Amino acid sequence: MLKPAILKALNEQIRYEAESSQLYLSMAIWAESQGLEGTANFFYAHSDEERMHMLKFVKYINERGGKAIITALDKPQSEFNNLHEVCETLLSHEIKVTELINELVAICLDNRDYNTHNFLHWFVTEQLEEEALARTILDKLNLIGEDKGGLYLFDRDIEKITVTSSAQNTGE
Ligand code: OFO
Repeated sequence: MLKPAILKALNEQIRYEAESSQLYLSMAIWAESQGLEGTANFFYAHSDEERMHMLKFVKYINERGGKAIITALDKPQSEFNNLHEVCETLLSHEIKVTELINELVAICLDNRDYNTHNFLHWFVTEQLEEEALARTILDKLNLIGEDKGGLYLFDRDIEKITVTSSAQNTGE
């Protein structure tokens, strides 16, 4: 059985994951409206991933005898000045989620809930990868600057950008 403090924190994380999914869906829609098809596909896929994260929390809570709660969500940002702003928002959002996951880990340790701590391990690793991916995307955009040809190639290739390619690019 989950302790009340853990149940509360896990249910809050359901909301954050759902809000991440909505934010990336909103970014996908913005990108599509700008004719950035590859970028839109990237964000549609990313939105689905966040929904999958939300479901992982839902199922974990229910499996442990708790009851997952679905709440109202904040409206996501829907207007952006440019692709740069979208990708900066992506990175700052992922950094925020990493902090939330770390906070959840700390609550588990305080409550000696080692099963939930174990469950969260996957998310700790996932956040590292997602932050690295967002940084890579932003680095590439910074390299391109205002170059329209570069933006065309970026949009064509964004779905192929992976954490592995980011490590190769930075020589890590
Ligand atoms: Fe849910 O993985 Fe990032 O935010």
